[in-house]
Amino acid sequence: MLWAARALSVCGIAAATPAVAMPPNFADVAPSPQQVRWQDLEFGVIVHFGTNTFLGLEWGDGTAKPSVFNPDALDAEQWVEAAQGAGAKYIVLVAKHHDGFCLWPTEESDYSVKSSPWKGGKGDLVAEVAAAARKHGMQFGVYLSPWDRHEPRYKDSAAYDDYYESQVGDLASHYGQLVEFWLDGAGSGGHVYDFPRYVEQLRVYQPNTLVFADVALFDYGDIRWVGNEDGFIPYENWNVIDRHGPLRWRPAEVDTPLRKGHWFGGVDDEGLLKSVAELMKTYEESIGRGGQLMLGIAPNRHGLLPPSDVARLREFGAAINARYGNNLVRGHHRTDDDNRERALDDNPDTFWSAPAGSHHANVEVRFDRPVTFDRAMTLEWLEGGQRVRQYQVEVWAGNGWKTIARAQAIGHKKIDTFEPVTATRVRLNLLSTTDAAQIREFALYDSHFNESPSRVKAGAAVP
Ligand code: FUL
Repeated sequence: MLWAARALSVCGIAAATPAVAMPPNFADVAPSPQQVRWQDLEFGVIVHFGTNTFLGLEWGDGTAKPSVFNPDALDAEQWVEAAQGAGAKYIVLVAKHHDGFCLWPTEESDYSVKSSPWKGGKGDLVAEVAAAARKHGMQFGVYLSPWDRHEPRYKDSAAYDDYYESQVGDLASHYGQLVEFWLDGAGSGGHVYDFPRYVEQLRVYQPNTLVFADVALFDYGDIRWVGNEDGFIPYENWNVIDRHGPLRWRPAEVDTPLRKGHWFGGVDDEGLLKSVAELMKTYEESIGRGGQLMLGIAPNRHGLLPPSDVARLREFGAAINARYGNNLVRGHHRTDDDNRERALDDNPDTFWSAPAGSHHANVEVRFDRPVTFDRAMTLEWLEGGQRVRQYQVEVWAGNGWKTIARAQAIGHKKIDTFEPVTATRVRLNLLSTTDAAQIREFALYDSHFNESPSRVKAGAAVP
């Protein structure tokens, strides 16, 4: 990278100023087309299933016998359909967890499904899940644990690099397009991996996949870990954050399991299932804070998601639709400002652009009669970067605007929650933007829309 150069003047002779390239600023960094598409997916599931499931473990130590892996009713389509019930758009399979047991018949090791009784050793679970996903219109991705507690070559970094690289090649070249590739740093303290080599190998076959990387592997990631597994983003969420290396767009992914504290399904305890209220909180504090939700689901020893989990996923999907299926702005009084209307048309494929070069702007919604709401949802068009730096949601109080929510980052999707308020005029006031704001949608919701018929539903009543 070239840093700002000074014009040189030696003995009165001015030297030519060399070409100058400034280091990029946060505001200059925009997402790749792949990142934009991925962020639009919003919600995926990650499936943990392996010898741990049969032994009731979370972190197997690599000594489990392949003979324990013997699901008698495995149905990958059931997993996919259950995930879709919640509204998930893609499914990531843990192809190898830290115990080293591989769910596809890798030629690099015998520690895989081919040494198990499942399907007489002829099964390939990665292929089954990939096929089920595609059949039902879901995208597919894989997780391949670098930490491997079984493989003897793990002790020798160079030999293990060959092993892992070849597994990356296997997964990247045999199962179609991968939406995401999980690089998990867990358990790897002290081990030296050749990550650049792995990623190069991945890119040979998968130029469009997004690499998930946790904090320690930040350099290699197109997506970053949010920093906890509790299902929430605890900070203003910017897609560009400053760490070592050049600034890059790295959206946050929020991974959290459906059953509290359990990624694997070996413990049969329905009491661990998160409630719909807990899942809705997660939804609003992950997707609703501009991040991606990656919900962990875990088949049982039969190779099926338990009916309770399937039902909970369906209830979660229904709760999202109930709360966010009735955009009250749909019934607003339309103006003839076609540009602004693009933020109010309930269509995320169109967007309102504030005047070129502007650093603040607002868009107002007017209703023909009072509307009650307790949620505002705003989506930024991110192709040009994350431009909004500070904003307020305001209602007209008769003699001035009253602020009901105030924050900094919007990003892909921002949900603001507040006490119910009734108003005829509402506005999104963008107080500070790095460049002309681009807003895909500004929407208002009443979380009790379906429960409380006494509320005024002008938004719904006005065609
Ligand atoms: C973590 C792992 O250690 C957990 O077992 C789980 O796979 C989770 C998704 O990632 O780092």
